[in-house]
Amino acid sequence: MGFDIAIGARVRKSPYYEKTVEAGVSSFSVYNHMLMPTGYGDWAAEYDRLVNGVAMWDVAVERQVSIKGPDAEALTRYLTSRELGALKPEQGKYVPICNHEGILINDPVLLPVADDEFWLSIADSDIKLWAQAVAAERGLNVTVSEPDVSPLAIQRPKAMDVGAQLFGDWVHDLRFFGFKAANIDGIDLLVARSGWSKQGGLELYLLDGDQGGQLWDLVKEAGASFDIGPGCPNSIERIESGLVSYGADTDEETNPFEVGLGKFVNLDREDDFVGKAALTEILANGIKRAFVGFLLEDDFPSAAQHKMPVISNGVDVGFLSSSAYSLRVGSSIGIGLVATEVSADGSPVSIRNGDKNFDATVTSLPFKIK
Ligand code: THG
Repeated sequence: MGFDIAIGARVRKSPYYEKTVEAGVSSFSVYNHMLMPTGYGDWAAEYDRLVNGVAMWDVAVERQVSIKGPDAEALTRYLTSRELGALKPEQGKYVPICNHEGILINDPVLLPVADDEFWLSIADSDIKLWAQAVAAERGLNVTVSEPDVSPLAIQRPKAMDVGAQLFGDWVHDLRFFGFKAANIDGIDLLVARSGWSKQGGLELYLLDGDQGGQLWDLVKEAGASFDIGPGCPNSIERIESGLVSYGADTDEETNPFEVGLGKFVNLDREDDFVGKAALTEILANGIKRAFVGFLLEDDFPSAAQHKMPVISNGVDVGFLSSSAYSLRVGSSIGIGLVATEVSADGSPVSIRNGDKNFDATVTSLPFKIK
C-alpha cells in the first residue's frame, strides 16, 4: 500500500500492547475501537501452535459490558434471544443479541459475575450504548459501563496444562464457559474455559490493566516448557471450524437463523425480548440465506479485504467474507453467506474478486479435516 494508517489516541491500546510489540507482532486490526494483533509474521508457525501446541493471544478487544444493579438480570434477559434458564454463578453462556428488526447486532459471551452484575463479553459493536439506551427507555434500574477488564487467551491443545501449572489442577474441572476468580502473584483474574477456536482453552480476564505486562510474562514463563508462542484469533482455523465472525460474516440484514445461531433463538419463551416479534415473522416467512463454506481454487487470493460477490448463473447470490489456505483441508477455503437455493453441499458457484471470476464449490460447515 502507498499509505500508512494513522493510529492516534482514539484507537485504544491493549494492556498487553508493548508485550505484543516485543513478541514481534506484524499486523493489527481494529476491533471495539482498539488495536487487535492479527499476526506475528509466520502464519504457518502460528497455525501449528494453535492446532498442535499452545499459543497466547492478546484478546483485550473482547471488551466487557457490565450491567449492574437491581434490574441487571431483567435487562440481560431482555437483551438476548436465548432462554437463559436458571443462571448459575461462575457459568457463562453464548448469548446472541438482535435489534428490534431481528437483525444480529452482536454475539457475546455472558458471564454472571454476581447476583446483580452480568458481563457481556462482546464482539465488535457498541453494545454499551445499546444496553444503556434500552435500559433507560424501559425505566430499568441498572448501571451499564465498560470496566477495566482485558482477556488474555491461552489456546489448545496444551492450554489446560499451562493453566494447571499457573493456577493448579482445578482448571481441568472448569466446564465450557465456566469461570472462577483467581489470584496469582498479586494479580486478580477470572479464569474461564473458553476461546474463539474449536480447539478450546482458557481465557484469563485481567482485572487491572496496569498488570498486563506482568501477566503476559507469567503466562510466557509457565508456557515455556510447552513451547508457547504468540498467536491471535486464527482466521484459518475459524474458517475450517465455521465460527461466525460478527461484522465480517454478517451484514446490515443478517438474522441469527442465517448464520447457524437459530438454536440460540427461543421464540417459545414466555417473556418478551428485543426482536422477538420480528424473529417470529422472519422464521414464518422462511430463511433466505445460509452460512456455508467454499472450496476454492489454489490460486484464490487469501485474506479478503472486502466481501466478494458470489455468482450463480450470472446472478449475485451472496458474498464470501474470508478465505485462506488450509493445510488440514488441503485446499484454499472460504466462508460466506449465500441464497439457500445454492447452499447445498456441492453447488457450483463463482466468486468475483476485482475483475476476475474464480470457480468454487459450496460445502457445509465445519470443513472436513483430512
Ligand atoms: N471470548 C470472549 N468474548 C468473546 C469471544 C471470545 N466475545 C466476542 C466473540 N468471541 C463471541 N463469539 C463467540 C462465538 C463462538 C464461541 C465463542 C465466542 C464458541 N462457541 C462454541 C461452539 O460454537 O462450538 C460453543 C457455543 C455453545 O454451544 O454455547 O466457543 O472468544 N471472552
